[in-house]
Amino acid sequence: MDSREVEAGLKKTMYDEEMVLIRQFEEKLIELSQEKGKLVGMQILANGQEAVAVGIVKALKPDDVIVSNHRSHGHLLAKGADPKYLMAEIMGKATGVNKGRSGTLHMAVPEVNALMTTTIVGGGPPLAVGAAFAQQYPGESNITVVFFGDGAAAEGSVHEAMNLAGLWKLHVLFVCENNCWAGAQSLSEHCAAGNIAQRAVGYGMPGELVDGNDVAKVYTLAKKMVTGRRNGQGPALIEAKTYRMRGHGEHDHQHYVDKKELEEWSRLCPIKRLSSNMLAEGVISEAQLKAIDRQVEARVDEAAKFVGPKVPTRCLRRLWRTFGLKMLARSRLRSKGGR
Ligand SMILES: Cc1ncc(C[n+]2csc(CCOP(=O)(O)OP(=O)(O)O)c2C)c(N)n1
Ligand SMILES: [Mg+2]
Repeated sequence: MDSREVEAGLKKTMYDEEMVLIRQFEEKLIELSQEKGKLVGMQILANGQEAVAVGIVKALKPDDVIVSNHRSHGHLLAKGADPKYLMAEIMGKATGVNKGRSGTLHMAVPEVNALMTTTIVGGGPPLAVGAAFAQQYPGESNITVVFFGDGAAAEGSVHEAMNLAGLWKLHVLFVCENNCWAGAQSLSEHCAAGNIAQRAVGYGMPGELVDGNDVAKVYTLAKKMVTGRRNGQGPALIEAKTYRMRGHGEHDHQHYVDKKELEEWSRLCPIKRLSSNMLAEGVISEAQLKAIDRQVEARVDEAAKFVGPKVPTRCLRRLWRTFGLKMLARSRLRSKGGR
């Protein structure tokens, strides 16, 4: 299938139910983190990278598993996580998907088969290999997709995971979301070859590069790669080239980023590209686009209202009781010479 053949209805769903939702959900987080005491801690957002999450996940079935990293909100929303419970988790509330014990960085949403997210860079791929083995051993046809960054691609754990998946012909789709940055290090500072997809050949699997800001292209390649894995063709690697439009986290003001480069990538915004494409094809009108914006805004506002305004002191107290006191007791024991 050519990416131009992606059906109009599907494009519209990817736009309103997913890409705009992810963008607005994260914009709400920015707003909340700027209001004193509302949202504390680190916020790692995927602004500009929405097409990767949506294009890949749209090619999956509900029973397929995803494993994500620290930049996970888009992956989880695309897989079907409820924005209310996700936002509650990010804000450390007991109503969150993990009862407020994870916060933004280590969430899992088992109901939608989002097995885990991790901020240990390169920590996801080895676990995805384990998940794929668990699916394949009893003969299931479900697959596992793991998202990781260009920085993670330089970690030993990622090479080991890809090698093992290649050796055991596991149904894993490795998705390297190459956003050109790993913290404040640019791709040219941490990647010898400048291309990650071509590494696949060393692990006996196919690897392809795709324009990660074009959701139709991402979806088309994902569909092909997912079908291959489901049919028992072993693992595969997709490198989706995109750009991190904000700092690494909301504390990072990108003083090291070339503003011209940022401007060039902002012209390639995946949401603007899809809406212009749909307008040009007559799939949607300006008025419908505005209506979608308003509907999504209402949904995100509803999530924020559900979460409520207070800093979660009760939850912090519970965390302290669960982990803090134990750690304190252990360190006292050690200082007395115990183990
Ligand atoms: C094992 C490990 N090393 C270093 C870090 C610190 N760290 C957190 S995010 C990050 C950059 C990761 O870059 P990339 O994999 O490209 O993901 P991106 O942030 O661009 O989405 C680093 C170095 C960490 N969390 N874990
Ligand atoms: Mg990166």
